[in-house]
Amino acid sequence: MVDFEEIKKSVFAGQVEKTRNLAASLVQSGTDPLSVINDGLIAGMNEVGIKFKAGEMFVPEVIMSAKAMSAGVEAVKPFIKGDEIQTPGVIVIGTVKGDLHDIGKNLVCMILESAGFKVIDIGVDNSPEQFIEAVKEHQPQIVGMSALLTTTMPAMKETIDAFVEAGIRDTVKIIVGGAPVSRQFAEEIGADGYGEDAIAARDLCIKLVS
Ligand code: B1M
Repeated sequence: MVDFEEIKKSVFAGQVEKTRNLAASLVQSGTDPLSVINDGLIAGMNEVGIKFKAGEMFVPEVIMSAKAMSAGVEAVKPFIKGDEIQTPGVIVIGTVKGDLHDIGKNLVCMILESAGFKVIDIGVDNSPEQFIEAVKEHQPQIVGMSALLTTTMPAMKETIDAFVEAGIRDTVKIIVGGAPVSRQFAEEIGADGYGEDAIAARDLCIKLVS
């Protein structure tokens, strides 16, 4: 008999197949699928968040845990009635013009997806116009911009200014992140929030849509 402790541990340990099998076995034995997600998979990922923030877990481990959690969610999804799956929101995310660093952005995408967000990843090197197009097409609640170079940080402000110019600034919350970005910088350029890392970005997005 599997229990939530076991599934939490397997997410924490980044065991993809084990998590998938445990999740499937729990729902097949009659456990409420949403409990499996909330009390098992998300609870396991929350432990990861705590350790990651404390510097006791590192990026490759976080990626494996996120993959394990996604595998568990996939196994459980067929057992959930359509209207029970609650997407907290839609987020359009990409790196800004001139910036090709996408490892951190990809990690943020994965963690947001594992928290149930619908993530529209527009990739790297996005001009303000490309962000605006994506907002018009996907109607997200949140736009996320990532930058790893001090030379591309100004593109974040240029993008926000372009949103104002296009009359869409008030339709979305804007969050920024990336190694050289700071909370102070985010405030200065008029963003709605700053995510220090992928887990902080997830927590921020949940706060912004709730
Ligand atoms: Co580049 N690079 N790089 N690089 N590179 C840095 C960033 C650099 C600090 C290295 C150094 O000099 N010490 C330096 C920048 C210096 C500066 O601006 N102050 C630098 C440079 C100079 C360059 C080039 C200009 C080098 C050259 O060609 N002369 C060039 C520029 C290319 C371009 O973008 N136009 C370049 C190229 C590259 C590679 C292509 C070789 C490769 C990128 C591969 C890829 O991403 N697909 C690369 C890499 C790998 C790095 C380092 C080594 C690692 C970056 C990384 O992936 N970190 C980096 C040095 C370093 O950081 N130690 C460096 C791991 C990742 C998980 O962390 O991205 O910070 P990070 O993401 C975190 C948080 O920041 C946050 O969450 C993530 C997870 O916790 N986060 C967000 C990120 N985005 C977020 C968005 C959010 C919220 C949180 O909301 C939307």
